Amino acid sequence: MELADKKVLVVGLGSTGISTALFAKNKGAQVTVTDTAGEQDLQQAAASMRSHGIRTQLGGHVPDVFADAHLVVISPGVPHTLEPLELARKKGVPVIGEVELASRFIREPILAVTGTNGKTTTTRLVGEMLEKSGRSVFVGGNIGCPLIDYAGQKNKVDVVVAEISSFQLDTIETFRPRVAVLLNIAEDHLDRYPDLQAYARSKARVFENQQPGDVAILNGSDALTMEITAHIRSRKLVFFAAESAGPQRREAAAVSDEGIEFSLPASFGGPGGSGQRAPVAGSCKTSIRSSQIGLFGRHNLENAAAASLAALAGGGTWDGVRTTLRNFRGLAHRLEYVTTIGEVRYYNDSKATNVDAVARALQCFRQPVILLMGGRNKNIAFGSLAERMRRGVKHLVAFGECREEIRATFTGMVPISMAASMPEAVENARCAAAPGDVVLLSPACASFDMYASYAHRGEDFRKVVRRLGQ
Ligand code: UMA
Repeated sequence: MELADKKVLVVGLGSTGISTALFAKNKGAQVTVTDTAGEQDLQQAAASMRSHGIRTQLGGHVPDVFADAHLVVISPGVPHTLEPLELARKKGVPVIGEVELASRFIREPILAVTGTNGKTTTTRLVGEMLEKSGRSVFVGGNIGCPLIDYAGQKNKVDVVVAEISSFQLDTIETFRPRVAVLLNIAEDHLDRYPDLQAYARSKARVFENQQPGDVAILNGSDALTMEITAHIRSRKLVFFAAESAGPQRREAAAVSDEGIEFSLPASFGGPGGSGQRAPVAGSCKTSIRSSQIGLFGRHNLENAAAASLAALAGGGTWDGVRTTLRNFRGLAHRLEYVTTIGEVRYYNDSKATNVDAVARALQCFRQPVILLMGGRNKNIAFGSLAERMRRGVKHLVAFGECREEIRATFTGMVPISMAASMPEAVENARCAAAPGDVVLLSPACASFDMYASYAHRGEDFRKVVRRLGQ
């Protein structure tokens, strides 16, 4: 794709927009960045753009600027249905996302991970498995480091591992990952999609440009995932809950509380085998027990299975897979153990911003749980948690913008207290907990009512909890 002397309009001046604008400028384009936020909110980024000779158009989007561009590149947080974008399309101006632009400049194989929950953990696992297998890797995408950064860098690697969100998939055209993982689909982002089917269709686009030699790794126990990918032409490798295993499944990984049973073509090598794609007849059966996996929780076994299949399909070795699974301890804000106070264990699961993620977290504990839930609702109904709430939750602390809605949903099922702030929520939890219990922040909501991000919320929870212990 030729960018030299083209008028490129970048929409959104967050981390994606900054990287995209600099990339296009380095390719010789005449770049303008536009953002709905004003100069006062974007002072530093705007000054930096201008110092690179990039024009800024802040405080709103001007339709004429869109229509006048040769190419519009949008950030993932910008809805691809915005009116000025429609206008540009009508005038024949191509509108793409940053991932699409990046992929047009990346020659190395891309391994993509998407899904509602578990993306970041799985992406990190795959990256580490490949590194431990002796391959050089770039890990980026929705995980925080835009893919365009790799496209612009001089040092190239063997494999690009990318966490990809549905927002990013909404604006792809030719993006073709050689290996793509779809971990699961559950209700999320219904403030941006009209319904779950539309969100699922967006997720399935990760396979859209794959060819028969490419690999799709799918969650066979997730009915919607299997339905939405029934037609894809890539080779399917399936991981699934052993309890739901059908006898017809051959190329797969079965997950149970005991661990993961792999049943793969012999070209994937046996335990300690190379994992290279040599055409070898027969099949390879091997297993990894839960005790050999450092991660905690059943859902993480699914992530581990998906990551192992992806790494092996991407040229990793069984040694690399096993070493990583043994040593990987999980990521901040995802069922992160904080501390124990008065024999009560505190966990920070601030990244659980939808109902399915909370259900997965509750599944991990046999002890009574005091659950902290709340924040900004993404137009998701909480009711599907009712059964788990009755079974596993001893006390519910509802906080944040949608606390009344949470109370209304679970009244009569479980004792509920209300909190206006994080210190109040933690204090309520402390009062409700007895030795042996677990206090779990797993909000089911976005953090933007009270915080800049889920990470900021998780850090605040940690700080307040640690203060309790002093
Ligand atoms: N903006 C506009 N017009 C609009 C909407 C927004 O100009 O109509 C502006 C905002 O004022 C803001 C800028 O766009 O200044 C923000 O752009 P952005 O929301 O795309 O944020 P980035 O900083 O570029 O971060 C994005 C991803 N954010 C989202 O998808 C919301 C980051 O994922 C990602 O790490 C980063 O690109 C690098 O690829 C975050 C995320 O929350 C972690 N992702 C969602 C999730 O995981 O659930 C999808």
